[in-house]
Amino acid sequence: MKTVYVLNGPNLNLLGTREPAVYGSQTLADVEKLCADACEKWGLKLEFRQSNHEGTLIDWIHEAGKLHAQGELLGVVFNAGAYTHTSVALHDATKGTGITLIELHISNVHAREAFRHHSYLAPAARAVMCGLGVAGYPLAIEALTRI
Ligand code: CA2
Repeated sequence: MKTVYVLNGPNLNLLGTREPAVYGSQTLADVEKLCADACEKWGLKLEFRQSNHEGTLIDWIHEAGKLHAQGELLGVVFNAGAYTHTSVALHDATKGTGITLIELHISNVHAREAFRHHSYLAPAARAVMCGLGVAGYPLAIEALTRI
Protein backbone atom coordinates (compact mmCIF):
# COMPACT_ATOMS: atom_id res chain seq x y z
CA MET A 1 0.00 0.00 0.00
CA LYS A 2 1.54 3.30 -1.09
CA THR A 3 1.40 6.49 0.96
CA VAL A 4 0.05 9.90 -0.01
CA TYR A 5 1.21 12.97 1.90
CA VAL A 6 -1.28 15.83 2.08
CA LEU A 7 0.60 18.82 3.43
CA ASN A 8 -0.93 22.13 4.44
CA GLY A 9 0.96 25.33 5.10
CA PRO A 10 0.44 28.50 7.12
CA ASN A 11 -2.95 29.56 8.40
CA LEU A 12 -4.79 26.60 6.91
CA ASN A 13 -5.54 25.52 10.50
CA LEU A 14 -7.97 28.49 10.42
CA LEU A 15 -10.10 27.01 7.64
CA GLY A 16 -13.80 27.27 8.37
CA THR A 17 -13.36 29.98 10.99
CA ARG A 18 -12.89 33.06 8.75
CA GLU A 19 -13.20 34.18 5.12
CA PRO A 20 -15.88 31.60 4.16
CA ALA A 21 -16.52 33.50 0.90
CA VAL A 22 -12.97 32.67 -0.21
CA TYR A 23 -12.23 29.31 1.45
CA GLY A 24 -15.67 27.87 2.25
CA SER A 25 -16.98 26.84 5.65
CA GLN A 26 -15.38 23.43 6.02
CA THR A 27 -12.65 23.00 8.61
CA LEU A 28 -9.26 21.37 8.16
CA ALA A 29 -10.64 18.35 10.05
CA ASP A 30 -13.37 18.13 7.40
CA VAL A 31 -10.68 18.27 4.69
CA GLU A 32 -8.77 15.48 6.43
CA LYS A 33 -11.94 13.36 6.35
CA LEU A 34 -12.36 14.03 2.60
CA CYS A 35 -8.77 12.91 2.08
CA ALA A 36 -9.15 9.84 4.33
CA ASP A 37 -12.24 8.76 2.37
CA ALA A 38 -10.42 9.23 -0.95
CA CYS A 39 -7.42 7.24 0.28
CA GLU A 40 -9.65 4.45 1.49
CA LYS A 41 -11.35 4.38 -1.93
CA TRP A 42 -8.03 4.21 -3.78
CA GLY A 43 -6.28 1.84 -1.37
CA LEU A 44 -3.75 4.36 -0.11
CA LYS A 45 -2.25 5.24 3.27
CA LEU A 46 -2.74 8.90 4.22
CA GLU A 47 -0.33 11.23 6.02
CA PHE A 48 -2.30 14.46 6.55
CA ARG A 49 -0.44 17.34 8.19
CA GLN A 50 -0.50 21.11 8.71
CA SER A 51 2.23 23.46 9.87
CA ASN A 52 2.67 27.21 10.11
CA HIS A 53 6.45 26.78 9.93
CA GLU A 54 8.42 26.75 6.68
CA GLY A 55 11.23 24.56 8.08
CA THR A 56 8.76 21.92 9.25
CA LEU A 57 7.19 21.80 5.79
CA ILE A 58 10.68 21.42 4.29
CA ASP A 59 11.41 18.53 6.69
CA TRP A 60 8.18 16.82 5.60
CA ILE A 61 9.11 17.17 1.90
CA HIS A 62 12.47 15.55 2.71
CA GLU A 63 10.63 12.78 4.58
CA ALA A 64 8.38 12.21 1.55
CA GLY A 65 11.50 12.13 -0.64
CA LYS A 66 12.96 9.30 1.48
CA LEU A 67 9.72 7.33 1.18
CA HIS A 68 9.79 7.94 -2.59
CA ALA A 69 13.34 6.56 -2.75
CA GLN A 70 12.09 3.42 -0.96
CA GLY A 71 9.27 3.05 -3.52
CA GLU A 72 6.62 3.63 -0.85
CA LEU A 73 5.26 7.05 -1.87
CA LEU A 74 2.55 7.66 -4.45
CA GLY A 75 2.89 11.42 -4.22
CA VAL A 76 2.32 14.63 -2.33
CA VAL A 77 -0.62 17.03 -2.44
CA PHE A 78 0.73 20.33 -1.17
CA ASN A 79 -1.23 23.44 -0.26
CA ALA A 80 1.73 25.56 0.78
CA GLY A 81 -0.53 28.55 1.53
CA ALA A 82 1.25 31.90 1.30
CA TYR A 83 4.69 30.17 1.21
CA THR A 84 3.75 29.24 -2.37
CA HIS A 85 4.36 32.87 -3.30
CA THR A 86 7.49 33.46 -1.22
CA SER A 87 9.50 30.31 -0.64
CA VAL A 88 12.56 29.50 -2.73
CA ALA A 89 13.37 27.02 0.06
CA LEU A 90 10.24 24.95 -0.62
CA HIS A 91 11.06 25.01 -4.34
CA ASP A 92 14.59 23.76 -3.57
CA ALA A 93 13.32 21.08 -1.18
CA THR A 94 10.93 19.72 -3.81
CA LYS A 95 13.19 19.99 -6.85
CA GLY A 96 15.36 16.95 -7.22
CA THR A 97 13.56 14.75 -4.70
CA GLY A 98 11.87 12.95 -7.61
CA ILE A 99 8.53 13.08 -5.82
CA THR A 100 5.29 13.58 -7.72
CA LEU A 101 3.90 16.73 -6.15
CA ILE A 102 0.62 18.44 -6.93
CA GLU A 103 0.45 22.08 -5.88
CA LEU A 104 -3.07 22.72 -4.67
CA HIS A 105 -5.04 25.82 -3.73
CA ILE A 106 -8.58 26.02 -2.48
CA SER A 107 -9.18 29.40 -4.10
CA ASN A 108 -8.48 30.44 -7.68
CA VAL A 109 -5.28 32.33 -6.93
CA HIS A 110 -5.26 33.79 -10.47
CA ALA A 111 -8.56 35.57 -9.84
CA ARG A 112 -7.14 37.21 -6.71
CA GLU A 113 -4.39 39.73 -5.87
CA ALA A 114 -1.40 39.91 -8.24
CA PHE A 115 0.98 38.74 -5.47
CA ARG A 116 -0.84 35.37 -5.49
CA HIS A 117 -0.28 34.85 -9.23
CA HIS A 118 3.35 33.79 -8.91
CA SER A 119 4.34 30.42 -7.46
CA TYR A 120 7.89 29.40 -6.56
CA LEU A 121 6.61 25.85 -6.13
CA ALA A 122 4.95 25.39 -9.54
CA PRO A 123 8.18 24.79 -11.55
CA ALA A 124 9.03 21.93 -9.16
CA ALA A 125 5.50 20.50 -9.19
CA ARG A 126 4.08 17.89 -11.53
CA ALA A 127 0.75 19.74 -11.68
CA VAL A 128 -1.07 22.71 -10.23
CA MET A 129 -4.74 22.68 -9.21
CA CYS A 130 -6.68 25.64 -7.88
CA GLY A 131 -10.14 27.10 -7.50
CA LEU A 132 -12.08 23.89 -6.82
CA GLY A 133 -12.63 24.61 -3.15
CA VAL A 134 -11.80 21.85 -0.68
CA ALA A 135 -13.19 19.35 -3.23
CA GLY A 136 -9.81 19.81 -4.93
CA TYR A 137 -8.13 17.70 -2.24
CA PRO A 138 -9.78 14.33 -3.03
CA LEU A 139 -9.57 15.18 -6.74
CA ALA A 140 -5.82 15.72 -6.39
CA ILE A 141 -5.48 12.36 -4.61
CA GLU A 142 -7.39 10.70 -7.46
CA ALA A 143 -5.14 12.51 -9.94
CA LEU A 144 -2.08 10.96 -8.23
CA THR A 145 -3.54 7.50 -8.93
CA ARG A 146 -3.95 8.36 -12.64
CA ILE A 147 -0.64 10.01 -13.55
O1 CA2 B 1 -6.34 29.14 -1.86
C1 CA2 B 1 -5.50 28.57 -1.15
O2 CA2 B 1 -5.61 27.38 -0.81
C2 CA2 B 1 -4.29 29.35 -0.65
O3 CA2 B 1 -3.17 28.48 -0.67
C3 CA2 B 1 -4.62 29.76 0.77
C4 CA2 B 1 -3.57 30.65 1.41
C5 CA2 B 1 -3.24 31.82 0.49
O4 CA2 B 1 -2.17 32.57 1.03
C6 CA2 B 1 -2.86 31.37 -0.91
O5 CA2 B 1 -2.61 32.49 -1.71
C7 CA2 B 1 -3.98 30.55 -1.51
C8 CA2 B 1 -4.07 31.22 2.73
C9 CA2 B 1 -4.52 30.20 3.70
C10 CA2 B 1 -5.18 30.89 4.83
O6 CA2 B 1 -6.38 30.23 5.09
C11 CA2 B 1 -7.30 30.83 5.89
C12 CA2 B 1 -8.50 30.19 6.01
C13 CA2 B 1 -9.49 30.76 6.77
C14 CA2 B 1 -9.26 31.93 7.45
C15 CA2 B 1 -8.05 32.58 7.32
C16 CA2 B 1 -7.07 32.00 6.55
